[in-house]
Amino acid sequence: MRTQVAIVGAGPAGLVLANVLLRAGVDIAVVERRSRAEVERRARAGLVEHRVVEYLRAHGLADRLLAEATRHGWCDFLCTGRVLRFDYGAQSGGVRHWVYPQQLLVRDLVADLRKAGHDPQFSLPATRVHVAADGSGPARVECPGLDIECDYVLGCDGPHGITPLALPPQAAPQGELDERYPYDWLTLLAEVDRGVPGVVYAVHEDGFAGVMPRTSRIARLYLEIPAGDATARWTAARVHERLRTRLAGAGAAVPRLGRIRETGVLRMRSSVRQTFQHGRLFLAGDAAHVLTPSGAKGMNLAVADAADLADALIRRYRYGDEAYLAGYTSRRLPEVLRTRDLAAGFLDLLHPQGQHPADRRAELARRLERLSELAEPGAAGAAFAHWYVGAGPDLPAPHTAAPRESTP
Ligand code: RFL
Repeated sequence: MRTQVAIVGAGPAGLVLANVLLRAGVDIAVVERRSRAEVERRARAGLVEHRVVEYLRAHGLADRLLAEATRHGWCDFLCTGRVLRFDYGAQSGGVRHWVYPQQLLVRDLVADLRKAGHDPQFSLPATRVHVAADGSGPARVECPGLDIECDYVLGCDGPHGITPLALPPQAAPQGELDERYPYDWLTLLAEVDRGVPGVVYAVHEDGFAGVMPRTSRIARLYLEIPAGDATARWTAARVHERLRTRLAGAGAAVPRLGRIRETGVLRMRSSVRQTFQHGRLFLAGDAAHVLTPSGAKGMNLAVADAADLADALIRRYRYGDEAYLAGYTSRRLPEVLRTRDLAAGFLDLLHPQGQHPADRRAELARRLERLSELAEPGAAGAAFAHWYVGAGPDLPAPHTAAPRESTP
């Protein structure tokens, strides 16, 4: 099979790329190792940034999200028995998150793609990618029973995919680009008697707990656990008991928690590759960088990567602009590192460490001071609010000129 662009992975990054490129007249092929039902069921993110929704809206990809998502613009910090309300909607000048579960966005993007005339090949894993280091073509993606020859391969297959294996070893995350944190998080989906009205971050002597809105019936919860701890040790009863302890005093911000539907463990690390491209291979989203969910940024960055890469490829095909495409890593890496740093700083704020209870209490008092600084209207809160909600800069606008063929 021959196509212009082969996309490996039908998560948010791959599906946004596929939709935008297809609408711009670029020939694509999408392969995804999971079945369609599996990708449309995979619950992960839920807080969608303002600028991401604006981008999807401008490309005609947000109809259902705009009709069904709810808006959230505040979070509560719980610390030493105090509740501090951080009204980031007000502090960012009226910009709020859109709450829309990732699996629904994926479902919509698959439907949009099919409507535009492309059916991704589900249940078809890519097994190997061939690209020349000097950028000469064509590139090739091998799948069982299918060989795709193409101009470019877009690796959107997450951190455990196969496309990053085609990068040279020196591109791997290492040194300060690969950070393992001294704790892990349990990730939970729990039934609730009403929707979570805002985000709750509880900084407690016993450890961190977080509550995030998802739907009127389901909440996403996080619980700090010791690094390396096995999920099996966290029975539903123990999870409920720890949540009660850490979230005590949250008041109406936390609905009544019912059955826990899903429990996972997240080994907390952030890792960023040294480069997101090699020859005719370009990585986007989690394939290029994985952050912790502390700032709710992973999916948002995946769409921002996809937006930049789609724009660069459209310029390449329409105007023969190789240089802009070659600048992909140099445009995306600084934003990813800035996001990684802010998310890591926030994560640190949420996890006071200390061997002894007295040390931990002193750390908690310091955390309370810093959280108060964020929550009170002022420069620190406003800067954090803008970043947290994704108030800017804007992602690339759609190209309007008619497509012009230009083969690399
Ligand atoms: P995905 O979504 O992992 O999609 C990759 C796809 O590639 C497929 N694949 C392959 N296909 C073909 N051949 C192969 N060899 C393949 N290998 C893999 C996979 O099956 C999959 O379908 O990556 P993408 O598109 O880069 O999107 C990244 C996001 O999914 C991720 O960053 C977010 O979910 C992170 N995240 C959050 N991000 C936010 O912006 N806001 C949030 O509120 C938020 N909450 C979260 C999160 C991640 C979480 N977990 C479980 C890590 C909450 C949690 C609990």
